Amino acid sequence: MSKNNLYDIGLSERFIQEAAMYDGNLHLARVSAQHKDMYRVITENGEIWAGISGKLSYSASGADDYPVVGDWVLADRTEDTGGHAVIHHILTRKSCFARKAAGTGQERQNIAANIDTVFICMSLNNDFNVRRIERYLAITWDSLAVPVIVLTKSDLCDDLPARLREIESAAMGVDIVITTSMSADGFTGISRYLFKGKTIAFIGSSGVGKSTLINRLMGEQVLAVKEIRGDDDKGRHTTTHRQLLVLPDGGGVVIDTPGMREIQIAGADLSRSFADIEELAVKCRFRDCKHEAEPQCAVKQAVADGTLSVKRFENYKKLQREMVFEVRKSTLSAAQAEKQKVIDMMGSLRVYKQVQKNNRKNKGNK
Ligand SMILES: Nc1nc2c(ncn2[C@@H]2O[C@H](COP(=O)(O)OP(=O)(O)OP(=O)(O)O)[C@@H](O)[C@H]2O)c(=O)[nH]1
Ligand SMILES: [Mg+2]
Ligand SMILES: [Zn+2]
Repeated sequence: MSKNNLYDIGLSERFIQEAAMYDGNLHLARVSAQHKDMYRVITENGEIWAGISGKLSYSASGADDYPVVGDWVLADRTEDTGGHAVIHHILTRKSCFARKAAGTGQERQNIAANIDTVFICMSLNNDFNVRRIERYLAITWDSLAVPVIVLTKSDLCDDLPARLREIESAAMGVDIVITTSMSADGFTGISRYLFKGKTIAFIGSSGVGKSTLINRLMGEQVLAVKEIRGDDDKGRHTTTHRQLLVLPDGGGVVIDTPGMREIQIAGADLSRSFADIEELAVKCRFRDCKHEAEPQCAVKQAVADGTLSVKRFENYKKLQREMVFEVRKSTLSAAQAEKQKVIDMMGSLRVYKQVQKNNRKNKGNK
């Protein structure tokens, strides 16, 4: 009998249908952690080690072609008796939260895949920064998951209404949940997002209390949290690995991530996170208004009136500049994507021919 119900941890028909296109001897598994070149995957029979196949590794041209925590993959076994499993295929992601990899300036770093909700965690004391929320929102909308703003450490905040006003003006229409780990019912607000089969990723700066919240949801201390309570000491990261955990009693799945010092854009959806500015821009005299020195600019007018905050407008421009750079980059990789398509097509052609051959053989045997 199988130990894990894969539907409880996020499996859906779309993945099953896609899996059916491949070799029927392979098994569905979900990636729960990554350690250098090895992965932990949850199969119907347990959590086991897995590596990737030579073919997968050979044809990989970028970060998107490697498994990431949250991925559904096809592996050659469900138990690691007789060596670790081998991952042969990564199924198409329904969502993926990504940032630009720190340092390199170029590569995209995928943080978590197939997530339904992103908890953008921010503490109500030192870490509080509305501009950063805007940045996280733009990235989350682009990931195709739904953002929820989770404010932590409400016990350390003396002007909650003011903080909330600030956030509401930057995150229109996005749910906001206030939490504290200092009281027993301080995290109940997040429980209404937890459902069987749903996946939530916890994202945010180091020290804001992501792992503390997850431990509460797990009902036990499964994750290490920073020893000294209180300050958002950004110098030290307590969580060092992304990790997918299955909540007790069919409560769904959560992904813990290490705190990020700065989050650079690998892709962002500004039209959603800055809908107010895009709406104003429709009223600018020029269609291609850059909202700089053009006459009759509705956006500049709103800034002058004070209906649009200068800081929000500046952050919008800043993120837009980062985006321009990103778009240029992604056109470069379009050629690579085209090449991959041809390779994929040839692969499926081979499979198709093989199936036809087998069919003929079977007919002949009858
Ligand atoms: N006062 C107060 N302290 C909290 C609260 N939640 C967490 N903390 C403390 O904040 C510190 C950091 O918590 P962690 O859960 O390790 O933070 P994290 O976001 O997982 O940090 P990284 O793993 O480094 O990304 C710990 O000492 C917690 O005890 C809270 O609601 N109030
Ligand atoms: Mg942590
Ligand atoms: Zn304008």
